[in-house]
Amino acid sequence: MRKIQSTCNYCALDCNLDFYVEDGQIVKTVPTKGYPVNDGFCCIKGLSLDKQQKTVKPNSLPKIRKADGSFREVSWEEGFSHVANKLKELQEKYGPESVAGISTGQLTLEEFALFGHVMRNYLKANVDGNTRLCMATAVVAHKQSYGFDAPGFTLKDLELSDRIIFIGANPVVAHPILWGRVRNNQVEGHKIIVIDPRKSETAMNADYWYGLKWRSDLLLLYTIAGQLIEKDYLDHKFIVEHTEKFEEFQKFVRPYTLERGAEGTGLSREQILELVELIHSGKRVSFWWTMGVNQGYEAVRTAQAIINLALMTGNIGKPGTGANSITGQCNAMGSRAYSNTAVFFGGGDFTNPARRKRIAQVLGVPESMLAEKPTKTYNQIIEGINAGEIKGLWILCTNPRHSWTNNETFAEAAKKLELFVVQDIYDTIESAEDCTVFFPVVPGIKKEGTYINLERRLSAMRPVLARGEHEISDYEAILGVGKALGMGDALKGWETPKDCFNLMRECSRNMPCDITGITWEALENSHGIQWPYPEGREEENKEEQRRLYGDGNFFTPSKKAQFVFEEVRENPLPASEKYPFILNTGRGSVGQWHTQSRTKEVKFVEDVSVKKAYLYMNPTLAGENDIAENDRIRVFSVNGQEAVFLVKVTENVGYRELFAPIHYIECNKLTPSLYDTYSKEPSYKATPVRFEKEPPANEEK
Ligand SMILES: Nc1nc2c(c(=O)[nH]1)N[C@H]1C(S)=C(S)[C@@H](COP(=O)(O)OP(=O)(O)OC[C@H]3O[C@@H](n4cnc5c(=O)[nH]c(N)nc54)[C@H](O)[C@@H]3O)O[C@H]1N2
Ligand SMILES: Nc1nc2c(c(=O)[nH]1)N[C@H]1C(S)=C(S)[C@@H](COP(=O)(O)OP(=O)(O)OC[C@H]3O[C@@H](n4cnc5c(=O)[nH]c(N)nc54)[C@H](O)[C@@H]3O)O[C@H]1N2
Ligand code: SF4
Ligand SMILES: [Mo]
Repeated sequence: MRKIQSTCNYCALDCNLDFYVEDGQIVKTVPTKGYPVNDGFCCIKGLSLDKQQKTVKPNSLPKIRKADGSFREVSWEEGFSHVANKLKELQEKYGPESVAGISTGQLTLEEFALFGHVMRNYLKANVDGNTRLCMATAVVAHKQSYGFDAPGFTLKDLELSDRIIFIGANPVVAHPILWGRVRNNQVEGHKIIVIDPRKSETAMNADYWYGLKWRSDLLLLYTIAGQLIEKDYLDHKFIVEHTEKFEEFQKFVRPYTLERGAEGTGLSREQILELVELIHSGKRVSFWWTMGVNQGYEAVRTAQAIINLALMTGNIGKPGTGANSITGQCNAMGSRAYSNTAVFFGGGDFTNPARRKRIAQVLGVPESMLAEKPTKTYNQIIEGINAGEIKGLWILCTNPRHSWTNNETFAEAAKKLELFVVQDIYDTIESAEDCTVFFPVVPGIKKEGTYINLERRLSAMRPVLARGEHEISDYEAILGVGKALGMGDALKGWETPKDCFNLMRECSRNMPCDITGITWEALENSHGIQWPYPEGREEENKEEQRRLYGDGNFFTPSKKAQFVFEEVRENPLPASEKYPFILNTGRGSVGQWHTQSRTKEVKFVEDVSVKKAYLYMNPTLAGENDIAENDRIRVFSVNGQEAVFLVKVTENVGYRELFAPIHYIECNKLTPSLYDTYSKEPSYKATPVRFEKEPPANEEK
């Protein structure tokens, strides 16, 4: 029996697992003992990775759609040249920006780096990622506040903190292994605090739950800041030595009085004051946020308001502290520094001549080949298709027909495309319905590459199973198209994922995310290595769980963190007489993953999970409308769409709120085309809706 250690490719924890293989089959999966993230423990999704042996069709070939709508199976070579020719043809006919791509945070670092090189550098096309739906807000917030997209925490901080404050985060469901770290916390008198309009599973397990009004976080955070200032609960030394613009911030929050805060958030004055005292009495206060913050119309400023609280109280860079953004997908962190969206692998500015020169030198291409501007954002790509400006789209490892906000706009777009390449492990996903080309690639258990987790830890994905005759990886599929495009020497040095990793290492030299001290081999059977890990400084970084900002230095030119703030805006999509209820959306259960293409891998969950879209409703509201458990309602959204849901009745949502798990396509039929001003992340979590009771479905009569 062979043992192969690899990385789970679901959530951002990147748990490591030991796969035992006999006769070409995984016979046992054991969470890696001693691995600093998950030390011998993991969730049901990781334990189920072996199911891909059965759920992913072996030896599939690419498919090209024929004029009559049916598919023709072709060789990989034909698939590559078909896509390459079509991309070139469209660019010649309609211009370079008439083709686009949408990538993901769930591939290996090498795969999306190569995708960026082919699509953004060589073709000068726009390529965004599904990370726009997820982490874009945190990225912008970090860049503006810290000078670089560098979340500073290490998971150990959850064990060392005496005030663990979750804002718009539900780790009990979404990051169970992270929640396990909270349970390991032995600090005397530590408190778990949850700020979430919904009584989430995490709120149920917390010491304090603040069920504020949806989208009122920014107001609450400014009110808290005002109170901390008024009571002089500040770390003056830290503020003076390590931050800028505090004076202005102090003036700015003055009008955010307790009265105003209480009125706008729906919390009582006493609750807000209690929260202020909890922060002040903590010696090691840590703030953790996820999608309840990132997915809003003023999300960047909300994330920064959390950062401001950590800065003004000196809760950053020290054990058990920080303003910590929890990442979603397994390699979202990798995609942020090394992907098609960045293209300047290792970070940096498109316009910085020294950086351009360096990247061109490492990649061995002329500077003119490098992308010249940031990509069009996801929403601009979809709008571009619907406006007839973009004619070709290549998506990989994401299912936007389901996950994109106001998803009928994607359905409409898909029908307009002359070339629509879908690259996935399953051809049954909703996005594949209208594709013109399908590239079937192998799943994670047959791939190699590098992942970066939420605490900046690189780890190795290594092939657990051998590949069949026609089976290729995402890396090879992208490389195949690159070659067919005639990239020639521009692909020198990109031959294998390991070659690509070495290019990425060089690109990262002297950047905050420097990984020059990490080798491909060192990651194998390892405990993972957090960035930064520069060559020559291995000794000083040998600690296995490291955090950033311990010296109070940030990545801005002055090395000081910035207080960034802006007036609270009026909600552009408030509840109204016509749409009096608010549809909140999020993760439904530990075993369900996003658009559920992979839920079939998690056998127990697939067996028991509800097959039809459902939502949660408060008992009083249900009672008033004569609605019982499992009755159906038709929900009408402010975006003009409607969809039918089963109702589950629970006290855990408020009277005005409905909560729909995202795992059903109906959910995003109703979400609006509303984005954060700076990050362009969709505002997924608060859609005004109304509903009507629906007669029972035929089969249920
Ligand atoms: N099982 C499972 N785990 C997952 C995933 C999955 O699909 N399934 N997906 C992964 C990914 S990519 C991500 S990004 C993460 C997401 O992880 P989380 O962000 O933790 O999960 P969500 O359920 O999207 O949202 C978190 C909470 O935000 C709250 N919220 C909504 N509106 C507001 C508001 O106005 N203010 C505040 N304070 N809170 C609000 C919701 O009620 C919800 O409880 O999960 C990851 N883990
Ligand atoms: N309403 C609402 N909508 C949301 C959210 C929300 O909170 N509320 N959250 C948003 C967030 S945070 C996220 S991250 C997105 C997620 O949205 P998506 O990225 O669209 O969701 P997934 O189901 O994870 O899609 C991943 C796809 O990759 C495929 N796949 C798996 N492994 C491989 C592989 O190795 N190679 C290839 N090529 N394909 C593979 C899977 O079969 C699946 O089709 O959803 C967003 N949508
Ligand atoms: S917690 Fe995340 S990384 Fe760990 S096994 Fe579960 S899904 Fe995989
Ligand atoms: Mo995400």
